[in-house]
Amino acid sequence: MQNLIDQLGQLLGQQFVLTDDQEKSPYLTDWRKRFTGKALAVVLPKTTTEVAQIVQLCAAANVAIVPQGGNTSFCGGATPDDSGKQILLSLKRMNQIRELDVANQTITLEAGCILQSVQEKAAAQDFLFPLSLGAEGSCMIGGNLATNAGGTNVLRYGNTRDLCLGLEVVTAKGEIWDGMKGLRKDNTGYDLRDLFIGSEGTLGIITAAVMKLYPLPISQWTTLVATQDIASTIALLNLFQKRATSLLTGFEMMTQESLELNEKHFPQMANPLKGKPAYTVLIELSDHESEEHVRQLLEAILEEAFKANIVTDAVIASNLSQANSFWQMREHITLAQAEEGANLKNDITIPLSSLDRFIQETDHLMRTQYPGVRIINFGHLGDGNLHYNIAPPLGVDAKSFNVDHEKAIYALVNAQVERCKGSISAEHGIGQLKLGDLRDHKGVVAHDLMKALKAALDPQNILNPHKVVSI
Ligand code: FAD
Ligand code: 2HG
Ligand code: ZN
Repeated sequence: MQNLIDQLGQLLGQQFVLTDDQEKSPYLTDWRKRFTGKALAVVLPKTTTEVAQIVQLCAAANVAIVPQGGNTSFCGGATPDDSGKQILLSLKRMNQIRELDVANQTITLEAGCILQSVQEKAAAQDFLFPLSLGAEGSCMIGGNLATNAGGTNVLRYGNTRDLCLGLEVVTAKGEIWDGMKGLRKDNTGYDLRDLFIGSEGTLGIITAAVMKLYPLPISQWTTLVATQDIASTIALLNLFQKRATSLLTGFEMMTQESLELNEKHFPQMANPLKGKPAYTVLIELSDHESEEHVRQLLEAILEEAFKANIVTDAVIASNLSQANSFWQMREHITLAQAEEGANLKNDITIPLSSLDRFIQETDHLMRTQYPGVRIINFGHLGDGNLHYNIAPPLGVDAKSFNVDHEKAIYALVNAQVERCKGSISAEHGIGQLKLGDLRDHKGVVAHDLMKALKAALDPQNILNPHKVVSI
């Protein structure tokens, strides 16, 4: 293996091939500290050609590669195994914004661009880059594409997949596929772009992308609304969908238990709504007309909701800083969970028509079988996406609770998801966390097709092996 390390050093420069344990360490544990691996080396290429050459060298030495962006994902996809024989390839030095095309409304980016910097670059030219998520200060566009990230704007603009027009990918053979066309229509056979998006580094290494831009809204209103149960929350969503149509850009749900955890760790995140509502909903409307226009629409919809008895309280943010504090409250739930200790994440989608039943039944089963368990349920309700996370009863050690119950709790939630024809991964992917659940969830035919694709595109199994599917 020393030979490979030497070759990589000659290619990239010794300073971009990390072999020292201390230098490698930040790349080898995930954000949640749920997965830790080992690596022969961490390599930091600067160009697509260098990525291609790394893959060629690794293929010749039969050494597997784990691509990594911001290392913020939740399913262990960016963490190598513990053999110490894999190479971790970080895209972080590939962070150039290659072009912003005003007429075509597109932005061309290298994979290592940090999401927030892309949003800022777009905004500086009066454009919106709509992908938005709590990790935007450190996740990277290549990672967003590789996981097909969701976030808080999906109900208006779609997932990362929907925002992507073109890709540049290094294949498992070390070839460069140039699919960097900024076209909104292109029916020329199989869609390779969509194959690589969401493949979590198992089919190719994304080195650059052409992404869509949108006009920047000029007015935005944010409100927090209290509801008593999930049925009224869905009725509220449907009302907003009907009255606000495409102006509805955010509809996030938080249970009381989630916000209590927030307040425990971040007392400044107190809910401004009265009397600890069962559900707190964050709603955002965005428009290209005057502030007044959206404000009136928002008030009219809320009035209708009060009359229909589907809401019990509401606070409209009076300025940008209050609107930001509402969003902070929502985004801090993940951070509060991290402060509290290890938890079991269930990132699921349920059809809205089955959501009420799912929550009632699953809450009941969970609380009966695991008395005292805390259900940290929140998420992108507008997309039917719940983060139905499970924390141990107060006073119980999280690590031993998870060792004892992780399998059974995932099985319980997955069975409920299947009954409701939902998905066991709405936006976080499969990685290594859900590798073992995929076959049952997708069915044998779909799973076999996935394995066939993996075998066809990466016959040597050197790109992020044993993530998503094993061949
Ligand atoms: P990484 O974690 O580095 O990698 C993720 C996967 O992609 C791995 O399998 C890796 O091998 C692969 N990969 C990375 N880069 C490339 C590349 N260039 N080519 C090929 N494969 C690659 N996710 C959501 O969907 N919605 C949310 O709302 C959301 N909120 C979050 C909030 C917080 C506080 C945190 C910590 C995470 C959140 N996430 C969310 C999860 C995470 O941020 C996303 O999955 C994000 O897209 C991962 O990007 P990354 O650059 O960190 O990827
Ligand atoms: C979010 O929506 C993220 O905030 C994280 O997807 C969810 O902490 C989680 O489980
Ligand atoms: Zn989410």
